[in-house]
Amino acid sequence: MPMKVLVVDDTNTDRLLLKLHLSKLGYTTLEASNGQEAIDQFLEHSQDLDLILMDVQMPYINGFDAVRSIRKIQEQQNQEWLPVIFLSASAEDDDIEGAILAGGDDYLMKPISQKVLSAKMLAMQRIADMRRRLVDSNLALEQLASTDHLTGVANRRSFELMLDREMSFTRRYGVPMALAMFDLDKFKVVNDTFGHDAGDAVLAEVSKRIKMALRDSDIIGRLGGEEFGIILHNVKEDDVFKVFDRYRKIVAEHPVVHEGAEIPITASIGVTMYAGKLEDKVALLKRADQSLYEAKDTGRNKVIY
Ligand code: GH3
Ligand code: MG
Ligand code: MG
Ligand code: MG
Repeated sequence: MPMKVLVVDDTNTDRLLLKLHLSKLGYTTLEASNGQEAIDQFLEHSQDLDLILMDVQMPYINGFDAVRSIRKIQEQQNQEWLPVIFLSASAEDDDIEGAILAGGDDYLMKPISQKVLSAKMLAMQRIADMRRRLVDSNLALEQLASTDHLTGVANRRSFELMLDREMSFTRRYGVPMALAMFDLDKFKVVNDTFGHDAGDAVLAEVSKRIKMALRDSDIIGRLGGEEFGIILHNVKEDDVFKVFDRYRKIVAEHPVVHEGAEIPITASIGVTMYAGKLEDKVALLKRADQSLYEAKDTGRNKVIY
C-alpha cells in the first residue's frame, strides 16, 4: 500500500507543488488548506494516514495549533504515532523549536527540495516501521502471557480480567450473563490409570471440544488443574441449563482417544447467573463453586444450576 500523506498549506501553488513531488515519489495525498480542515481530515482519515506535511503560517488556526489539537486527540484516543513534518519559509530558531514543541517530528525550509523531502519521509517511515514491530511483538507477548500453553485457552489471570469486563457490561446494560465452573470428574484416576501425558491430552481435547461449541461472544479459561471457567455472554436464564448440559454431553458422549487407549471422561458443572447486582467477581466465583460442589456431592457428570 502506498503511503498516504495529508498535505496542509493555505497557498494553492505550494500545495500543488507538494502534491506533484509526492505523486512522483509514489505517495497518495489528501489535502487541507487551513488548520481546521487539517483537523477535520485527520479525524476522518486517522485510521489510514501515514504522515502529515504541515505549513506553519496559515490564517485562523496556524500549523502549530492544528498539530497541538491533533496530538491531543491522538493522546485521548490512544492512537498510534503519526509523523508530522512542518514546512516553513522561516529559518528562525524560535520557529524550529516551536514546531517540535507543538508536536512536530521535523521541520523543513521552503522552498522544499524533492530530494530532501523524500529523504526525510524515508526517515519517518523507518521510525514508523520500528514502532509497528514493537507494537506487534508486545501484542504477541501479551497473547502468550494470557494463554494457557497446554490447552490454548485463556489462563486464569486473563479469564478473571474478562470476567470483570463481562460483569461491568452486565451492570451497565442489564444484559444477564452466566458463569460456570467446570471440573473433570475423578481426573486423578485418569492420570493414575493412563499416565500424565494421557491426562494432558484429555485436558487439551476437552478444551477443544468446548471451544468449538462456544459462541464467539462466550469465553472459556483454565482456572487451574482440571478446572475451567465458562462465561455465557447475554444469555436468557431459561437457556442456561440447556447450554451447559450440552457441554456436559459433548465431554461425556465420546471417550478421548490417546495412543490407542479410550479414556472415558465426565465433567461436573456448577452454574450461576449474574444480572448486575452489586456483587463482585469473588462472590460470583464462589457461588459457581458452591454449585460445582453440589454437583460433585450428588453424583458428578451433571449440571447444577
Ligand atoms: P473430582 O471428581 O472430585 O474433581 O476428583 P479429581 O480427581 O478430578 O480431583 P482432584 O482435585 O483430587 O484431582 C485433580 C487431579 O488433576 C490431580 C492432578 O494431578 C490432576 N492435574 C491437575 N493439573 C493437571 C495437568 O496439567 N495435567 C495432568 N495430566 N493432570 C493434572
Ligand atoms: Mg502558509
Ligand atoms: Mg476434578
Ligand atoms: Mg479440581
